[in-house]
Amino acid sequence: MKKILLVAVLAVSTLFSADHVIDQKGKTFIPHEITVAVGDTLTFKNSDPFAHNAYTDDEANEFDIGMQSPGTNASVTIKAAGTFSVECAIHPNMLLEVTAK
Ligand SMILES: [Cu+2]
Repeated sequence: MKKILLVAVLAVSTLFSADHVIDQKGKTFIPHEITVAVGDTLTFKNSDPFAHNAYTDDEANEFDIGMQSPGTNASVTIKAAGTFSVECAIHPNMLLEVTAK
């Protein structure tokens, strides 16, 4: 019974999870700050004619999408609540502040 309940909860949370598109344009994350829910996804969309990257050192949400070619998308799932910064390894001035609830 517990297992069935867990599956149901997971199914519902998947249904209601949202995808947030973060544009990478002019060496800027647009928007540069965002509030999301745990389970949501961030999709990084490279609109510049050169490569970008997105990574965070946040322990609970650690990710690194690697070298992202122009015109491509890359998605990550938010795993834990908290506030953390996302940066581009290629352009150190690019900054995205994420609040996950
Ligand atoms: Cu970049």
